Amino acid sequence: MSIEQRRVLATAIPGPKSTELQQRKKAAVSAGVGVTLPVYIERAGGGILVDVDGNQLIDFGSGIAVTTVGNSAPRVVERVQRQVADFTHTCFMITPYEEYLEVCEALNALTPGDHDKRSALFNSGAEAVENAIKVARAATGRQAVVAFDHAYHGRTNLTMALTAKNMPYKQSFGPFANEIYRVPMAYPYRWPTGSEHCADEAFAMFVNTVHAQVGEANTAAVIVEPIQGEGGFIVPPPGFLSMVADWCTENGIVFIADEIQTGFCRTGDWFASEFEGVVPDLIATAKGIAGGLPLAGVTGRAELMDAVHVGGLGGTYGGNPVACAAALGAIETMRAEDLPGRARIISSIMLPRLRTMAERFELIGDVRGRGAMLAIELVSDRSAKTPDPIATGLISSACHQQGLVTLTAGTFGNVLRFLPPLSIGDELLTEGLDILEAAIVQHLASP
Ligand code: PLZ
Repeated sequence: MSIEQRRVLATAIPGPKSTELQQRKKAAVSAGVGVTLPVYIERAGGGILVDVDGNQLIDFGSGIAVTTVGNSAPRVVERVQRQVADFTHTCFMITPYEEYLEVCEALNALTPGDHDKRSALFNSGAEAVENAIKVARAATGRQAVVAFDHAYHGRTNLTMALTAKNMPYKQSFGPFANEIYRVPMAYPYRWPTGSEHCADEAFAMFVNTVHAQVGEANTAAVIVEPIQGEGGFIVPPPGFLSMVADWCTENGIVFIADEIQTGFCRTGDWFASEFEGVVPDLIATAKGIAGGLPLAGVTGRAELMDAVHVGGLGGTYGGNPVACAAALGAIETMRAEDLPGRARIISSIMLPRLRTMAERFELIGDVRGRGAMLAIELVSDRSAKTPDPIATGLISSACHQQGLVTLTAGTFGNVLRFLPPLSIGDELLTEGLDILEAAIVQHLASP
């Protein structure tokens, strides 16, 4: 690996060059595009991001769960370089190419279920979700779509309607697409009658709400993230997803798993649905699929995917050859390096440490997640479970100052989430956890 796997603090964070670039950003880039940590990156690999001031930061974010195989992973670089020299674009809908087929074949083979499948490729997660809904509506002849509290599905018009949280995603951007209905999510930590009742009661509420407010026969699809991402790494209790999926099957409703954040080895399986043997009818993928290049897919039952009229799905760039080459390199890396296994090892290093921290600090109300998708939920009062978004922001910033890139999440902004690239070494993981723990200690000691 060409980048030394070592944290380096050469300047304050952000350093002078980054500060200068951030000034240019203000003059050139829409204020609507926010930045979490304004250090400008020059190179990255393994578990390290190198900025323009020579700082080397530990990466616990993977560019929001994208660089699962690591930045500039060798097989991705090699395939992309070859492809970019051969041809960069023809448009698959005009004159196709084999790489698109190879990615679809891989998606059909790797996603849960051994039924006959078809795939289609797009550019972003939101676009994949939109197309999954188009397929479900075309295949069922129904319109309503059911989404959950705390859901995140994107920022386009239809996906804003599916996304639960107002700020910053929806505020002032309406009107939103109609025929979207929301149901409570099985959120064990915050389930009013206790986590042991969460699966059954949440399922009953789901069934009753759809029956009473939507009508089964009007419902085209139910869409859910098997572990909710932006909503706060909410892991539904065992049984909940299977009950929802089975109920969808009984009612002729398409069950869509949004595995955009959870998919491609992140949670310790190729797809998070596999954990309890859920077989989605359609599955939306993006992020980790292509090692950092923009690519997304919808994969699902052949009879659904083929129900759409010819020409009904597409887009100029969907399944761009360079992005497909990157995906083939990323998937090859995941197979060769057993990255689902690596995600489980990362969990075995991080989870015990996070649990020990939760014993030590009242502030940590919950520790959860799976594989290399882990989080802590911060509360100012453990018994009332009062969300503490202020502490969350301060601790995250304190980590940034020490050269650890952390992200926050959650409907209440009180979740610190960890999404390291699976290429990160054990030492950097441990060092990152040390920095986190010190940041919490420092926060609690400050007046
Ligand atoms: N579905 C489950 O996690 C993207 C968004 C960050 P796009 N999550 C990160 C932000 O603030 O924009 C995401 C996701 C799930 C869909 C999406 C959307 O994927 O590639 O960002 O469109």
